[in-house]
Amino acid sequence: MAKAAAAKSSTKRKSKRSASERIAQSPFDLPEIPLHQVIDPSGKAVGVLPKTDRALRLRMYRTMQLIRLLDERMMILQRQGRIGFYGACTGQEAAPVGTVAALEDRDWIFPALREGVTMLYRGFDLETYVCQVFGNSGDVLKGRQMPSHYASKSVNVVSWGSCIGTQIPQAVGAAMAAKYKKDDVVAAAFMGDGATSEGDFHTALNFAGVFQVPALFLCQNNHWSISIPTAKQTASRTIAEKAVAYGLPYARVDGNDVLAVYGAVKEARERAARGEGATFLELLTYRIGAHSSSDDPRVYRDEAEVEVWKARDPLARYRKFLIEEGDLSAKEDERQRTELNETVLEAVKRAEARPLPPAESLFDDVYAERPWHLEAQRTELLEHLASHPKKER
Ligand SMILES: Cc1ncc(C[n+]2csc(CCOP(=O)(O)OP(=O)(O)O)c2C)c(N)n1
Repeated sequence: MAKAAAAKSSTKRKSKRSASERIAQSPFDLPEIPLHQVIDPSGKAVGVLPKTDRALRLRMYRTMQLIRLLDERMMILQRQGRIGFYGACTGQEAAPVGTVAALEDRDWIFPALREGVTMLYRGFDLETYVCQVFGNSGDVLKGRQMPSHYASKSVNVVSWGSCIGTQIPQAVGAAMAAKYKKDDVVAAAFMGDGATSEGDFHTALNFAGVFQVPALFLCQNNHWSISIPTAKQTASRTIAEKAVAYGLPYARVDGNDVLAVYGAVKEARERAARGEGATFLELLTYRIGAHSSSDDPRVYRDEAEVEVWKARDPLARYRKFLIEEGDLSAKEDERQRTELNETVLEAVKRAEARPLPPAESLFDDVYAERPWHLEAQRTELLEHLASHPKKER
């Protein structure tokens, strides 16, 4: 009896010691998560390249170049007071482009602020896309969304609520529906590092893990959530390891390496399509510009850090790789840049010339049948507009 008690107390002591040790060390017990990269910042192939053909490689490059040029132009327009707000993806182009290229066109995309380019990759008309930023009559969203919050059913890209993280459970819901209906489709949710602090993130990942839904989570860790650096956003060493708690497979990918992103997303999509559930990918990247046109990052971050990341530019790196591979010549590249710039200028010119949506369209689409009080307000508005010439309003 005494022996048993002694053994018990020794076990107790032992387990107590090892428990406290474990508690002290627990965040570091996880193995280091390697960074998946196939093209290094100098443009050299350093890993196993995913299977792609030249047409696909060039389509990805062209789309990255297009969004870089469009972002530059739209930021100028905002400074000139011609548009109200803009959110650029400069420096992050490889993440959304590598992702959409690896998805099937029928897959649903739930974007945040910087992934509108996925629509352009799927062939959405550029002029109509720019109309969204003007919120005019050419905008498929009828001027009712914030600028830079693109969406269109025609390309399976869902409208973003602007509240950080809300798109993540929405994507899980869509994935769950696909599973029930046995649709061969996956739902991909983009998010920033900041979104991982939202309750919606945790609810969505838990649900995805438990119900094994065909979803992909793409966290663009661009190192800043407006003025909050990732180091202050989370005490985790990486964002990727958050997936461990939800039983989801995960990887850390160089988000400025378009082929690494493409390969990782392709694999994750295949898993989801096989019925093996969701995957979480942390895509390491950097926001080179401001959070949005309403922000001035010089007040909270060191320019030297920006310079470090400019040297890892996804577009420059991919250009060098393509030239090295013989997919592209410097001359063709220059010609394409000039041509895309003209396309952007022309789309902006045509979009800006479109009239605003009719004012009375305010009352459309709210109810299936317009109630009497909205009917009265609509009549009053029309009378007001008719009796006040445009200049006086
Ligand atoms: C629920 C909620 N809280 C705060 C905001 C204000 N806000 C807009 S963008 C943003 C930062 C988002 O950072 P991150 O998720 O890292 O994405 P990034 O913009 O860097 O791509 C915040 C806090 C918001 N839109 N919604």
